[in-house]
Amino acid sequence: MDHKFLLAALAAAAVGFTACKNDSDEPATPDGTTGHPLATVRLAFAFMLGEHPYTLDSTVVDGNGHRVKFSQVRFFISGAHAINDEEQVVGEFPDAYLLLDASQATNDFKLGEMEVGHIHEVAFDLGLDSVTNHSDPTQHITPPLNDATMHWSWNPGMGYKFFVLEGRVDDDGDGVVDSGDPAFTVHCAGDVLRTPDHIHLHHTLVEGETFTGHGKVDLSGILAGIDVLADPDNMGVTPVTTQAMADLAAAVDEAE
Ligand SMILES: [Ca+2]
Repeated sequence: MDHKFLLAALAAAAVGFTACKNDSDEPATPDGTTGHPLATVRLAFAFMLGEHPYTLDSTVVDGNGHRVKFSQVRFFISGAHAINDEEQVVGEFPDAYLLLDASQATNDFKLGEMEVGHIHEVAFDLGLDSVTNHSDPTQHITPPLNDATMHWSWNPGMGYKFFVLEGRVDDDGDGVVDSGDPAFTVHCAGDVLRTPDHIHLHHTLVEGETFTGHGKVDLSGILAGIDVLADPDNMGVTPVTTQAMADLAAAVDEAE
């Protein structure tokens, strides 16, 4: 992935160089920008359970058939960049940190501005880059990186939690998940768990547009390969949290 990204970045740099050469006679605008037409890009995600909207009242099934209800489903997206049909990076949004949260009615985020053109896909990471991951949440003044509940306060060397799943699992087999059933925790944290992903958008930006690309997070298989009743406490880098990140990557997709 890093190698592919490097090639894409080099390709984008080459395009930028060509564009600069072609545009060398253009006067600079008063604010010092290039004067290239810009558009705004947003990403909006819907939490789903198959074809139906997911809410925290929904019941899902873990990898061993246990019925589960989540009390929390939250994860970070960062490092977003737009890629055109030629696999060139045509927009980068390094300051956009998205904290998706299934408890929220909407998960609609501004990525930022980019030059108009075609977006084949937006690529990003599930999780955070190492520098950001090991920054101090108290030093961030704006959401979401100032969210202490997404940080390992008692083990700060681990940094942020990339992906949080908490809830209860039906252990008495009555098919109902309630307060009598045991709690479980899956906290994915650790640099190695950062996971590349992307959604296809197939959209051509026009000047001044605010375009919202639509993605989904389908929780049907979010516990595939995981038995939360047998293994209810997972934090950091474990086989379960590693599997959970892979399940999350499979869950995040473009909306249909
Ligand atoms: Ca039960």
